[in-house]
Amino acid sequence: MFSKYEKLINEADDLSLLEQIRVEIFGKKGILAKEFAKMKDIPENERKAFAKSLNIQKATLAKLFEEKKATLEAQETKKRMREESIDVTLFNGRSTSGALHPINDTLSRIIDYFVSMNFAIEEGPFVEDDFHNFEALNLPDYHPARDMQDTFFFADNYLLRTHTSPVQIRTMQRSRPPIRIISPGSVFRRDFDLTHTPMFHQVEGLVVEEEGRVSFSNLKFILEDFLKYMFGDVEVRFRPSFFPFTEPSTEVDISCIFCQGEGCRVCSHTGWLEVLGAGMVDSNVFKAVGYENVSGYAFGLGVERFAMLIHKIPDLRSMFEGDLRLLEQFR
Ligand code: FA5
Repeated sequence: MFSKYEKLINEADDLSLLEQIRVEIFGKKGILAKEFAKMKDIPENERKAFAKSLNIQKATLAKLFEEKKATLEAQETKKRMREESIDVTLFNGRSTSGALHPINDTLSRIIDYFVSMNFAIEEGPFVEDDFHNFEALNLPDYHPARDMQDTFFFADNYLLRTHTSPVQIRTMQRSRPPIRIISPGSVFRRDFDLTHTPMFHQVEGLVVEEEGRVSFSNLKFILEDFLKYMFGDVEVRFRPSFFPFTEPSTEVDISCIFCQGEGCRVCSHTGWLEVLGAGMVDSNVFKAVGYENVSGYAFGLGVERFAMLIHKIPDLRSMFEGDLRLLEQFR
């Protein structure tokens, strides 16, 4: 009696047609509903057999329907995959390759130089304690760097490191001389203007040897050579300065790369650009880590300062905005 519907299901060749057939058979006003409605007119003694036969036929149709539906769905998916497939090898005529961020680019060049000069790379934690960031570096209580204005403090004498110099202390605590390391990494200060941001990057350098084996002239040589590697043919000048953790201390300038030392706005008409702090490690620092009969030098620089000079970027803050128009210039 239902063979007509079996045939319809078998011959359906798309899902919307199959849906129409489903409604015709299984819908509220469908053929099955009509058949079941006849039950009430069937004599009671035949009713059970009638219902049983109807249910068997209903199950047969349902199975047939589900099988057909699965087949058609699989065909449909296959067809869509064929139609919507994308040729990922197709060239769109435009190169969209990325580029190193100027800070990473500058940092890699700095690291390349020092690795070629046999320096190892050391890292330290961003969250430091007062001892490593200040005290062991001979930064007394009254030093302005300890001011709330400059440092992000946590409770219990913890803070965000304000420079990479604590890595000097950690390295000396865990090893013995000779030491020859650089330490690149993020540092944090409460600063925000054209040339200062709250997070920036420094590279620290530290060389420690048996007493008498390292001198200021070694420091002068390596920094001069390094600055010429980074900036080309520049003059390098060492000015006396002060850092609590070095004695003697120096600030290092290069001749202005914008005006070749003539004097311009960038160098405040001095002809010089300050790029580094350095000096011989102060004996109080060696005392704090229990070192005796050693000498050494240390230096520290701001990576963003180097990147701004090399790439002629006027506003440091633009380097942290993630604006693709800035990054696209460095492809
Ligand atoms: C120091 O931090 C010393 N620890 C460096 C040092 C190490 C000297 C070892 C001697 C021996 P200073 O505070 O000057 O020094 O910072 C070093 C460099 O970090 C600066 O020259 C500047 O380029 C950069 N710098 C400082 N503050 C910021 C800032 N807020 N944003 C970007 N760069 C900064």
